[in-house]
Amino acid sequence: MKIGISCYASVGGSGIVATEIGNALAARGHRVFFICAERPFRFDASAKNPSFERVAVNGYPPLQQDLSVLSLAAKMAEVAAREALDVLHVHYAVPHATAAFLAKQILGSAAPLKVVTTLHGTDITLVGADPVLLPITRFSIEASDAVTAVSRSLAEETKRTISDVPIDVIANFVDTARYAPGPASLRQPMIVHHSNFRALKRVDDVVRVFAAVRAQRECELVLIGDGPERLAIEAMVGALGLTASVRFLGERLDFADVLQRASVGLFPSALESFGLAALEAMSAGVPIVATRVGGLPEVVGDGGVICDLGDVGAMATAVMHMLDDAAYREGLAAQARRIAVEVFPRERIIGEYEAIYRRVIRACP
Ligand code: GMT
Repeated sequence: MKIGISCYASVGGSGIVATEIGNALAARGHRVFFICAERPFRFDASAKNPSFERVAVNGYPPLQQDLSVLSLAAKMAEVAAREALDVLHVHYAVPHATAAFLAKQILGSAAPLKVVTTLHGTDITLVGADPVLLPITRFSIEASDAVTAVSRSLAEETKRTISDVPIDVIANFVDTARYAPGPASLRQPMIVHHSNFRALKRVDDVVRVFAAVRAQRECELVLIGDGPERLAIEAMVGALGLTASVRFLGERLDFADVLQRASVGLFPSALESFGLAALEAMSAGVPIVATRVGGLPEVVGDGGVICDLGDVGAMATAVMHMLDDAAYREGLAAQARRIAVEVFPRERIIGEYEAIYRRVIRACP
């Protein structure tokens, strides 16, 4: 098949997942075109397939409006017509499914373009919850030929708050060869957290949990990533006198080596439709302490401990149990790895996307 993919290129789970899907589809013989404003994070620029179609966004000073969605729609139509795309797979309802709808209208019935929309969470729980954007979010979802959500929780939330359209749940996956456990001797009393440091990741709770644990145990906290809360978190770490035991690694393309040394992954998010970061850690054999929100319990399963949002005491107790009891920790770690490999296998998940592409193509008038 010839497949176009549009996603947010910036660091974030949806862009990472879209890139991995594109790579896997190309490896299975499909021709894949990424249609985005920037090369997605983790996109291999040297590869011929998938290839990258940059959306040029020109600024016109007298116009105040941002024309990027219109530029994207025009580029989608151009690539679809030129390459005879079978399917356009867009990640995020707004604005990508909206742009895809416009592209379909530009092409008209002479060149029917099928649109598959994958919902990742922020598009539903934040953007979709904005009453100003709700009608266009609903419209963009309902105008898609197929809709997928990355967890059961997100599918249910979408049905409850936005639209009752049929939604296929297709979970995310990670590269389990890249994120693999190393030798057991590498493990240290280290807690790891990686995210884009948005407020909803509750990195402040990571620090609070660590402070409670560090008061009773020798251990280290490693924070990977960057984002709006980073400076505030650095200040908090300093104010709590924890600077010597907390390391900020910043944004890293590959951090499997860090995960291989960690004993616990801590993800106390306030909102998380899936939790790709938790799955990356699990794949590297790191047991998880996370919150009971969104899709996190579906992902973590028995590869960790789920606590109530904001329950710093319970999270600290769970972390200490894992640090203290090697047999318990190793049991959870083995489950975590098994879940990443067996419950979220890349090839089966790509096969599920291919089946949806074929279904919408077959439904072609
Ligand atoms: O959560 C973020 O900051 C990024 C966001 C995104 O759109 O990239 O992540 C969402 O999609 C990921 C991939 O499906 C999921 O693993 C995240 O849970 C989800 N984030 C939220 O629901 C808040």
